[in-house]
Amino acid sequence: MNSEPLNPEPYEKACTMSRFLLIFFVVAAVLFSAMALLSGRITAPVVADLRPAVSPEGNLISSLNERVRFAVSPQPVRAMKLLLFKVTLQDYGEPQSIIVDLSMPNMIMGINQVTMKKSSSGVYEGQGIIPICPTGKKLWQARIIIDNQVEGKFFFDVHY
Ligand SMILES: [Cu+2]
Repeated sequence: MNSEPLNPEPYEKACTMSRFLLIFFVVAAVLFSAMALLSGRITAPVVADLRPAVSPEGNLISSLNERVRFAVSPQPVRAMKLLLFKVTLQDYGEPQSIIVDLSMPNMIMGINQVTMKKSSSGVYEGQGIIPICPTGKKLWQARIIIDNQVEGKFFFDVHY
């Protein structure tokens, strides 16, 4: 009988607070799963193609298919330095256009394409510059586009 009447205010506040937290977490969870789904859809096919960057002797980086070979010099490849790209083709005839498309896996770095010029039979060369990635990630990708078709994908490390 002497007990003080319950003050409803703190309870009310706590209740509003937990309701707010609940809504916050639900919204966060929905956003997070949407982002996970979205990025999963975008990155999955690229990730499946990723292979460790290889820089064997000389300047040949790797060969996706025996008919397209790709090399960058000088090695090691450095950002903000003029680079020489070389594409060597076997049994391709005389393509109309060869483009080296430089990008980073799972990252938007802007368009960076080098138009290759024939230097001798089956050998095409071009010069370009790779910018510094703000994230510090080193893995770059060169797609070799021959007559508007991607004919090769090569991965290599760039030193900043
Ligand atoms: Cu980047």
